[in-house]
Amino acid sequence: MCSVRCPIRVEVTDGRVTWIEGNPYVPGMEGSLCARGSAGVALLYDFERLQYPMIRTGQRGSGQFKRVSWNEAFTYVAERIKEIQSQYGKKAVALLDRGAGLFGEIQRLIVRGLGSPNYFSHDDFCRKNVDLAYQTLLGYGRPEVSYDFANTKHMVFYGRNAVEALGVREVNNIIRALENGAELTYIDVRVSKTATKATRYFQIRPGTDYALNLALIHVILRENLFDKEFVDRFVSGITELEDFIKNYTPQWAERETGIPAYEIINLARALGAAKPRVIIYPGWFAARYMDAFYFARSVIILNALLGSIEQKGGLILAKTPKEVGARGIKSLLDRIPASEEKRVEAEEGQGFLYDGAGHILHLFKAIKTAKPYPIKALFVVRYDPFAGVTQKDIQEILNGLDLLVTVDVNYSATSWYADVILPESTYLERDDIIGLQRGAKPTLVMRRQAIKPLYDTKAKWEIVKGVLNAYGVGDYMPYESIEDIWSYQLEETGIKIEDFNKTGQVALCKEPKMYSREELKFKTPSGKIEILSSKMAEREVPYFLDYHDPARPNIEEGEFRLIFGRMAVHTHVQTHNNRYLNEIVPENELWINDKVATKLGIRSGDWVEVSSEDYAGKIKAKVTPFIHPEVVFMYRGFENEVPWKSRSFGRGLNEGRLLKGAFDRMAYGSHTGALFENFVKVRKI
Ligand SMILES: Nc1nc2c(c(=O)[nH]1)N[C@H]1C(S)=C(S)[C@@H](COP(=O)(O)OP(=O)(O)OC[C@H]3O[C@@H](n4cnc5c(=O)[nH]c(N)nc54)[C@H](O)[C@@H]3O)O[C@H]1N2
Ligand SMILES: Nc1nc2c(c(=O)[nH]1)N[C@H]1C(S)=C(S)[C@@H](COP(=O)(O)OP(=O)(O)OC[C@H]3O[C@@H](n4cnc5c(=O)[nH]c(N)nc54)[C@H](O)[C@@H]3O)O[C@H]1N2
Ligand SMILES: [Mo]
Repeated sequence: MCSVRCPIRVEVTDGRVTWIEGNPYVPGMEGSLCARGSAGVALLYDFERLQYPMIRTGQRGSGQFKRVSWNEAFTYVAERIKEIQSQYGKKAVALLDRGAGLFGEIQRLIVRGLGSPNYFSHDDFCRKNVDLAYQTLLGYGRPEVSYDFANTKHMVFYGRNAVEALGVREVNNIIRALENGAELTYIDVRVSKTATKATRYFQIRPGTDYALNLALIHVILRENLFDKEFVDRFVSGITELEDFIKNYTPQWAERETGIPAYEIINLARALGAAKPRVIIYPGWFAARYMDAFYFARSVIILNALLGSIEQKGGLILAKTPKEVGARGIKSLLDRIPASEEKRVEAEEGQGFLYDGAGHILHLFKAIKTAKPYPIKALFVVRYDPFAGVTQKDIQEILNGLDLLVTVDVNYSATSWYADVILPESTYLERDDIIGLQRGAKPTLVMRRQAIKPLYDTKAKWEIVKGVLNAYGVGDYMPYESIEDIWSYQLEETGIKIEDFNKTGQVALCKEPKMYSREELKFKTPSGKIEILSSKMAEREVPYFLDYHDPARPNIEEGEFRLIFGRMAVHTHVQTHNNRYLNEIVPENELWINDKVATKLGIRSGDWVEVSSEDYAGKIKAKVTPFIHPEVVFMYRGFENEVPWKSRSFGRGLNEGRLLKGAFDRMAYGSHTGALFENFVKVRKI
C-alpha cells in the first residue's frame, strides 16, 4: 500500500483475503500495521481498479479505451517501439518508475532489454538530495544508511514528520526511544503530529533550515563540542569547513530562521553532550528548497562532527552480503548487455551530480524539447507523475511523446492519458522477485501471492517477459515461472525457496554486523568522510554553497508560499479512492495561520480559492495558530480528475496543479526538484 513495504502476513479463508497484519516474525513490526496497510483488502476487492489491458481509442485524456488481450497489447507496444526506434534510435525509449525499492530491479529489464540507457525514477522529487549528499560524503547511498533509533539519546528531525508520513517499524522505534528517555528536537514550519511528540519544537521560517545548520556547525566547532577522535581519524576538509562557517553565527541565524540564538547554542551543546549517540536525520522527502542538497550535506556533516556514524544509537552503515561472509542474490539485469549510449542528462555537461537513475527534470526537458536528443516512447511503472504536475507540463510531455505506456493497478492520472495500459495484479495476487533488505544484517525477502488474480491482470515479471518476447528479445527473460526466477536469484546463496516459507525472509547473517573505529573505512576514494568530495570535484560541483535568504511572500496581498505533505491514512494519490480510507478522509483542507486569516476575513470551514498564474481551485480553510504566517499547507494530491474513480473524483484540491514553473527549476548541485519554492494567492470565496 506504500513504498515502505512493511512486511505483512495475510489470512485467506475460502479463497478470500480476510485479514492483513504486520509480519509477526519481523522485529519492530509486532504485528502492527497502519490504516493503509489494513485497507489493502479494499484495494483488492475494488471494482474501480484496472481489470484488463487497454489501448486508447479516443483523444488522449478523453478516457476512451478498448479492451484488448494481453497478446494484442504486447504486440502493439513492441511494434510501436520498433517504429519509434527506427526513426529516432534505440535510446528514444525511456522508463520512469517509482524507485528501485525492494523488488524494482524487474522493470529495469524492460528499458535495458529494449536497448536504451534511459532509466529514471521518482527520486528527484523524493530523497535524491539525501542520497547524493551521503554519496559525496561517505561513499554510501541513502538506502545503505539506517538509524538506530531504539538506542539513541537525541534525535533531530527537520520536517521529517515521521509519525504521520510513516513506516511502522520506524515509528515504533522512535516511540520506544522517547519512552527510554531520548530527546527529540523537531523543526517544522507547522506543528505536525511529530511535533506533538517532541521534547523541543522550533517553528522555523520556511526555507531556512540550512541557516540553522550552518550556525549549529559554527557553535560545535567554536566550542569544541565535536568528537575529536572521530573527526581526526575520519573527516577530511575540516579546515575548509571552519573557514566557510566563520560568519554564520547563531545571532545571524536567528535573524534568518526566527529561532533565538540562545536556543541554537543550547541545542548544539545538548548534542555535544549526547554525542556520539545522536541522530541528526537528513529526512526523506527532500525535494523542497533550492539548497536542499547542501542542506542534506550539512546534516551529514553534523553527524560526522558528532561521531555518530557507524555507532550504536546513531547512523548504521549497510553491509554487503560479502562483508557478512555470505553470497548475495544474482542480478537479473546483469544478464542483459547495457547500452553504450549516454542517458539524456549525462549529455548535459558538468555542474551537477547524477548516479544510477537519471534525472527526471532532464527527462521532462528532453521530451519537451527533443534536446539533447528526442525521447519518444515512455513506460511509466508504478508511478503517477501526471497527478503531481501542472496541466501545462502534462500537455508538453504528451506533445513530445509518440507512445505512453503505463503499468499500474489503479486508474492513475497518468494512465488516463496513456496510449496503452498494462494492468498489474495487486501485491496480494502476485509473486515478486526476491529482494535484498539492506542494513547491518542484510536480509532476503520474498513476497508471495495470497490469492489468484481476480481479473485479467499479470505480475510484473510476466509483463516484462511479455514485452521483451514480443519485441524479439525473449532470451533476456528465459524464465517460465516465478520459481525459475527465484532459483536463478538464489543460485549462489545456498538458500532454498522453502527457507522463506515460515517467515517470508532469510537473513544472511545471525547478528547485525558493525565495524569498530579501528576497522571502519568509508567508500569514498580516500576512505574518509570527504567534505571536499572527490565526486563533486569530478563533476565540477562546488563543495560549499553560500546561504541565500529565501524570498518572502506578500502576505498582506494574500500571497503565500505553498507547502504540502503526507497524511497518515493516505499514500500520496493512490489511496484517495480506497473505499475504507476515503471514508475516513475524503478530501483535504488548507492550513492557514490564524492572525493572517483574520486579516483576510477567512474563518475555519470557509471556502477559499487558491490560485497560481494558470490554475485556481477551491478548498475549505483550516485556520490555526500552529503554522508559520508565510505558508499555507495542504495534504497532497487530492482533486482526482479520473471520473472512473467515483469516490474521490473532484474532491479537494491538488497542489500539483498549482506548481507553475516548478518543473523547470533544478536544485543547486543536484538538479532535483524544489517543490516548495512556489507562491500562490489565497482569497475567501
Ligand atoms: N506535486 C507533488 N509531487 C510530488 C510529491 C508531492 O508531495 N507533491 N511527492 C513526491 C514524492 S516524495 C514521491 S515518493 C512521489 C510519489 O508519487 P507517486 O509514486 O505517483 O504516488 P502514489 O500515489 O503512491 O502513486 C503510485 C502509483 O503506483 C500505483 N501502484 C500502487 N501499487 C501498485 C502496484 O503494486 N503495481 C503497480 N504497477 N502500480 C501500483 C498507484 O496506483 C499509483 O498510480 O511524488 C513526488 N512528487
Ligand atoms: N502515511 C504516509 N506515510 C508516508 C507516505 C505517504 O504517502 N503516506 N509517503 C512516504 C514517502 S514517499 C515519503 S517521501 C515520506 C515523506 O516523509 P516526510 O518528509 O516526513 O513527509 P512530508 O509530509 O512530506 O513532510 C514535509 C514536512 O515538511 C514541513 N516543512 C515545510 N517547509 C519546511 C521548512 O522550511 N523547514 C522545515 N523544517 N520543515 C518544513 C511541512 O510542514 C511538513 O510537515 O513519507 C513516507 N511515508
Ligand atoms: Mo517520497
